Amino acid sequence: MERGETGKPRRTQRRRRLVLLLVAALLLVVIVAVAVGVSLRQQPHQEEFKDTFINRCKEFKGDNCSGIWEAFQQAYVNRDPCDVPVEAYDPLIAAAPFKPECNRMMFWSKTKDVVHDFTEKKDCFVTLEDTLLGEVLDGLTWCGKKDSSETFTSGCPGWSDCVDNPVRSFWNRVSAAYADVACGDVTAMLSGSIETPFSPGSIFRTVELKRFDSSRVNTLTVVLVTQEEKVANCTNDSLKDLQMELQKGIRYNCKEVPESQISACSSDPTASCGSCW
Ligand code: DVN
Repeated sequence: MERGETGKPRRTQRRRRLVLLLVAALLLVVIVAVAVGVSLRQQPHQEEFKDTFINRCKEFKGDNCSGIWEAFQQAYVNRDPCDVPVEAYDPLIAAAPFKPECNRMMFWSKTKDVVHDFTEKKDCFVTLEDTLLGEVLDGLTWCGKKDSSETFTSGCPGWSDCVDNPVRSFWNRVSAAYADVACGDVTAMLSGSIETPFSPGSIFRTVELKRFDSSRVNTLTVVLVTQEEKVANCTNDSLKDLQMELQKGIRYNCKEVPESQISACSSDPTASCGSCW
């Protein structure tokens, strides 16, 4: 029997070397698997976000969803998340322009839940969040960062952390585009439960109202949603400011409507649109 330098049979040495090689290879596989697992776990859910975007777009019967995705992500990818101005979303508006829904367009402020409960149950009005872009992005958070082609859904700046953040600039830009196509009799659902229903820092006040054009918009009806405890009514000072800021030539009216009446009307399939207030 042939012996190696350790005095052990060569076959035994070869077997030991083979075992060592196998263990090393196994170790290498485990290390690579762990490394991949860790990087996937750190994956900022980019694929998940894109899938949500595309699926919501397709559910909305959007055509060219992948083109709309490209126009969307170019606004913030590979950019400082506090350096995404509203104009960065101009290509997105061009890729998915808003359709004017004359006499059915509803704006809102501080009434997100009641207004969307209403528009979900009654096909009377259309809010921004009932349009393709509004529906696809509603409730989502996203951002990019310098020298990365990824979309992040965590570690992004909050609404008030910086003005030019991807989410806030998106809502400011699409709100402006939606207000630009407002036409016919427009409705705005505001809150009668706060001191200033026409709130100073709100998108409705800073972006949307000023874009209502009297060549397209005939009237603006404020539906002031009230609860048991009425804080504001239609004589509220901030609503006087609204009338001052509303473009001349657009007729204004205001209706105080209990939230319970809106809820009852939206839940009544026989109630016509015009009977809710
Ligand atoms: O007309 C509507 C609609 O078209 C929308 O695009 O803009 C108008 C509503 O915006 P608004 O007038 O600013 O009314 P709100 O209620 O003050 O704010 C609307 C939404 O913007 C909020 O519901 C927030 O969205 P979220 O977090 O509930 O999904 C967001 N928002 C506004 N100010 C914010 C804020 N989110 C966090 N911090 C803030 N300071």
